[in-house]
Amino acid sequence: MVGDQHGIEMPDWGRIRAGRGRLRGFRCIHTHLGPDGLDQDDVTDLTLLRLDAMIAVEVDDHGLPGNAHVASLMPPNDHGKSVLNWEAKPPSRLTENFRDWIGSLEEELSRTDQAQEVGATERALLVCVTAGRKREEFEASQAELRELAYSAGVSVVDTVTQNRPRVDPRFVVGPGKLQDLVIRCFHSGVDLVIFDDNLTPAQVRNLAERLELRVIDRTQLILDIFAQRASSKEGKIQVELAQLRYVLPRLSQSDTSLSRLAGGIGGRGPGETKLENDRRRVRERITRLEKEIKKFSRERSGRRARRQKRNLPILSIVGYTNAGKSTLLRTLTKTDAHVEDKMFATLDTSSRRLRFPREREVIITDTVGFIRNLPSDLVAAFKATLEELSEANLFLHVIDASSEDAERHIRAVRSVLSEIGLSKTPEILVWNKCDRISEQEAKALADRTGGTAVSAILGDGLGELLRNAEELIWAEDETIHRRFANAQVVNGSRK
Ligand SMILES: Nc1nc2c(ncn2[C@@H]2O[C@H](COP(=O)(O)OP(=O)(O)OP(=O)(O)O)[C@@H](O)[C@H]2O)c(=O)[nH]1
Ligand SMILES: [Mg+2]
Repeated sequence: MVGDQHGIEMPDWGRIRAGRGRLRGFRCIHTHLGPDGLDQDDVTDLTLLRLDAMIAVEVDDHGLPGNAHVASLMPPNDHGKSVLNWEAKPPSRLTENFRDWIGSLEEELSRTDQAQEVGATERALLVCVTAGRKREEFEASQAELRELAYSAGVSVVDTVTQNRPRVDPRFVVGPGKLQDLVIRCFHSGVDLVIFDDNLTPAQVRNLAERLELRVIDRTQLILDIFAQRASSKEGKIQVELAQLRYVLPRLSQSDTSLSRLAGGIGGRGPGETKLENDRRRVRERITRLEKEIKKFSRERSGRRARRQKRNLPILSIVGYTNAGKSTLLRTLTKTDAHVEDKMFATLDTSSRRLRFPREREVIITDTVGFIRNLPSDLVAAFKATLEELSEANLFLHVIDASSEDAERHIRAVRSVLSEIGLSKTPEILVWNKCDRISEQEAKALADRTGGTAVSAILGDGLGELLRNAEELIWAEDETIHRRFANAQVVNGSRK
């Protein structure tokens, strides 16, 4: 390569010797017209391209070589240093056997890598950009992404954040941050990078190419959790449909980006063999799945009709994911329901009978939790599951009262409910996990919002909750229902 005094254009080496814990097998040796040694651009190229070494040889006033400045990468260490600058000396005195030296550096890099592989969980780095959001909202979103990653069984080893008014159209983050990101990925030896934003197909491709790693966004992470959790046939079909709808516009002609895209976590994406880079087949599969879902939908409405004949009122538990919905069902009905401190522990709807005093009985249902910006592909795919909510006479809207983000959670749940056309169903706000906050706080929340404070785990407040529900369900005339529904959302509190 020949450059000028301003720089050298590096060629694109593609994926030559790309991979974790490996160096490129190239040394860049060039001259510098001055005594300053390596500059920032040199160090950047060294790390971005993962060169074996970057070497600058000084040229003195007579055109003769002066000192050689050598820099190479370092294995992860406690000082957080990524580049080793060698002592500058004339080229003739560079007597180390470079081949041996670089060989042992690579060995060390792959050793640290293998040590990280013990324990099967995948390691991820999170990237969050403020993109004009308020600090508080940004932090909540970041914490939520972390929790999603944990729920997906990924261990988060590093987080990179950037404060910028909007995301970069090509790389989400700015050029400087991108460089920092490449270096941090290299050093922490992560398997994948998770972005808090929803990425465009082009952004995913650009980032995956630059980082030489799997890149996924928040939507894909959520889809992945659903894919891991789905156990019923219907659930599995719904998830696969959502995944395919998500992947379809992202299918590119290039094999490498396809395999990275289709990967998901632990390769639980729709899978390369199934897709075979063939949009037509994906479309066909989507049509087939849609048909099956329609069938489920019919079966469900048949079941609903039979249930309605028995004329039992229906109470549906709704709420943000991990708010304690299944726990509430469990405690109220004294039955078993799957409870876990992970997001989206419940995917399928389950119904139980619940007895009220005076031989009154209702059906109470628990279903999938909601989340802020629930991917629209998922909402569409889970139509059959969500349809169950349409027959509810009353929602028990469960909220984690101990979460700082509770208000936003309420808004997110209401927005999904209105998306599926159910904003008119009466609801009781159930402030759960009140054992985690003070009694005064709990009371204030309940009073301010016209809700009920409970602890589903301890069973506190459930008597009052049932009395409130009873009153609303068996109100003598419908007007109360209507009045209640109308009064629903006035600045998030009920008048
Ligand atoms: N401290 C406390 N923890 C609770 C309470 N209710 C539920 N939890 C915990 O919150 C976590 C989530 O509970 P789940 O009942 O699985 O929540 P969910 O709303 O069904 O969650 P998804 O199905 O994942 O959407 C579990 O670890 C529960 O033990 C409560 O009243 N107090
Ligand atoms: Mg649940």
